[in-house]
Amino acid sequence: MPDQSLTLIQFLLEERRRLDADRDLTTLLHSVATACKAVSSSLKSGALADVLGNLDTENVQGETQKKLDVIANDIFLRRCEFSGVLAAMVSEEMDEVYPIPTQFPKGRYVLLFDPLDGSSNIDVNVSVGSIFSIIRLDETPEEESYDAVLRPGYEQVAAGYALYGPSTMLVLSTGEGVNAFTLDGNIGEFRLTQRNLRIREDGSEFAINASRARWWEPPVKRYIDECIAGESGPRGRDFNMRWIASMVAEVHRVLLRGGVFIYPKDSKNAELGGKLRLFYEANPMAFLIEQAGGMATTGRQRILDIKSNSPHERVPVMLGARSEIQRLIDYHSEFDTV
Ligand code: AHM
Ligand code: MG
Repeated sequence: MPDQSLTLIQFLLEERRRLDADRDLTTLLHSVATACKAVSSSLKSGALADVLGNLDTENVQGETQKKLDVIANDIFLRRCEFSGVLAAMVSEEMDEVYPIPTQFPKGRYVLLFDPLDGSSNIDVNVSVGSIFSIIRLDETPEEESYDAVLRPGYEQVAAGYALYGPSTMLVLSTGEGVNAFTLDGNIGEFRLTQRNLRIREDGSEFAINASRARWWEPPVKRYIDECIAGESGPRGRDFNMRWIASMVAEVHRVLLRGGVFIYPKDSKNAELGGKLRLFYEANPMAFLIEQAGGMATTGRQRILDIKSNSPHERVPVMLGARSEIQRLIDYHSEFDTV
């Protein structure tokens, strides 16, 4: 049973002492957690606060912005830019790398985030989340440029997500396993509820948007067909399908119950490179999944090894239990060598 009384800040201070970690990282994680609490609060009022629905604007990816996408993005900027430890921020909702305004002190950290992931779910009151990734640069850059702040995922020093579901949770790794916190509304603090999450190998759930099946590559089709064949197919056991269209909720389920989450590159999205974005969706989730003993790949490359200098780069994502992801990698390599 985890120590129910430990708040997030207590946990972070304890971890900092134990690992002799950087004080600035604790400051930043505390700012991010505060931003997540503020987003959670905005979401709770829903239609009563007139925060649902679309704006007339589009983000850089050509997606119509929801009111709450913009509200959540502003919350992250305002809560984190004054921390004094950031060199820059990168957000799904902003075209360019966001430099820290000149009135604030700057530091060596870069915060990359999707302020409200799965936002198509907001208007139907289904779980959404915020995703964040943290990089530490060798030094505070004079002037932010993509090359300086866009680092491969293996350089992440921390990553996590907030899940706004029936309860609000923060799931976090600083490179020492994955821990889950639940927001205690009575004291307005996240409290540790699950220590050291490990992904089960015997899960039987797969999550993929099956409406895209006709565009899948053969290795993905083979893997899914075999899951669907269940007991009567080569896998010899039955599987269940899940699709929430909210990556945070899907990854949370994978961390707790095993199985896989797949958003592949297919013939329809190939020109874009896939659907999910590398820096603030794939990288932080891959970091968490690996920290919990799982694997994350494009099918042909470990996600955390990908290098890119485009802040909104998209990549195929397959993550979850080791044996299932290894099977997907094997199917890709068999297909590629024929
Ligand atoms: P978003 O950042 O615009 O919300 O898009 C990302 C989301 C993921 O949370 C989810 O896995 C996927 O898009 C759902 O895609 P689809 O609409 O194909 O179901
Ligand atoms: Mg997103």
